[in-house]
Amino acid sequence: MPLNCGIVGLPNVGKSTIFNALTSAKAQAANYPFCTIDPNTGIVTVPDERLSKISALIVPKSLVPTTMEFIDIAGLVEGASKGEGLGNQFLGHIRATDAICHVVRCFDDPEVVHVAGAINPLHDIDIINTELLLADLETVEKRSQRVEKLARNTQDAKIKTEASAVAKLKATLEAGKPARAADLTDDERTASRELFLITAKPQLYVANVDEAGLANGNAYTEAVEKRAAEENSQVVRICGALEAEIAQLDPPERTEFLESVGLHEPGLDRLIHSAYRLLDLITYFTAGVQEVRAWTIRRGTKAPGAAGVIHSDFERGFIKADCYACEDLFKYGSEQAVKEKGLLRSEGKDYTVKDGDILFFKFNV
Ligand SMILES: Nc1nc2c(ncn2[C@@H]2O[C@H](COP(=O)(O)OP(=O)(O)OP(=O)(O)O)[C@@H](O)[C@H]2O)c(=O)[nH]1
Ligand SMILES: [Mg+2]
Repeated sequence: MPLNCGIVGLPNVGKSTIFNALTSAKAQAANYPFCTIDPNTGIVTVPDERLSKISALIVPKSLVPTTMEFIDIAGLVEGASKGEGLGNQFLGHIRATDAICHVVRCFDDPEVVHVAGAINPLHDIDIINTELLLADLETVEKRSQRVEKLARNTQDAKIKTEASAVAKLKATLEAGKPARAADLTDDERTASRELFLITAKPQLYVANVDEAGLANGNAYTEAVEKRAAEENSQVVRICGALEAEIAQLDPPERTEFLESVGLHEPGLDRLIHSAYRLLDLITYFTAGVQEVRAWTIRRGTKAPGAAGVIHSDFERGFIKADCYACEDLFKYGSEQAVKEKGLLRSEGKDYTVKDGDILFFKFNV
């Protein structure tokens, strides 16, 4: 279940620059080979300092970070929902993602052409969001004709639920609001998943700024941040050109370079973490002398589901999980000490795994 984040935006705003920086950055953990699935899909390690802190206390033979996927999508132009440019193909790629990073150009540079002539982030955002919304409206209209007819002639609760979901979504989209803003019941939300609506996906904005705008933003980012606040979305400020340079450096040089430009961590790390949160993902660890490893699950996953990320046998034959918080390990210095404090618990099938848990699964198949 590798979840992914699609990088979306107008042409020439810096999507590929950011994607390339993300996927070419030398991995922090030396033994994790960076891998590319195809030129537009990249697997990125999720930076997590807890992993090295655990490894300092439980010295393992190997250390494996967790990963997530980014997809570089070609620029979307006005009219894409009507098939302009490579419209339908682009929209298809976006539909297949789990979340959207919407890159907005927030830098001046006469050398870099802007498709609409002038730099105007809010206008750019509107173009993209409108195209995505129109594409969804078309999907919903098609579905609504069919499902309304079906719902009239049936007692089937499922079809009735879908019909009410579709009606609500249609009204929301017609009002110019994204599908994620629709007020759906849990059942309606489940029914609407099959529509694969683009505007139902979680979205964050990436404000691509120049170096001068990095620390405190600029007039463009202020506008984007204001808009994002109204929509309840996040904004990650990043300088694509600078990130591309940072990505080429070895880790020790990188730290030095970051300090010289007044940054604590690469903007890419912030972007990865934001995308991870956007997807509602959390990390748990397995820790032994062979391997210390980070694993990704959706927030709310129960212990057997978390075990299933490692191997389906672990889920099928799940008996229990020994569990403690990595923060307790950092506090008391060793697993033995954590145990003596009574902080190592045995958890069953109903346990909801928390971010930062260290787990040992007992299973039987
Ligand atoms: N000055 C400046 N130029 C940038 C920055 N990020 C990207 N660029 C330049 O903008 C141009 C377009 O960048 P790309 O990353 O190819 O843009 P894109 O969004 O992938 O474009 P399409 O794939 O055509 O939709 C390139 O010439 C980049 O060098 C930045 O932060 N500052
Ligand atoms: Mg590109």
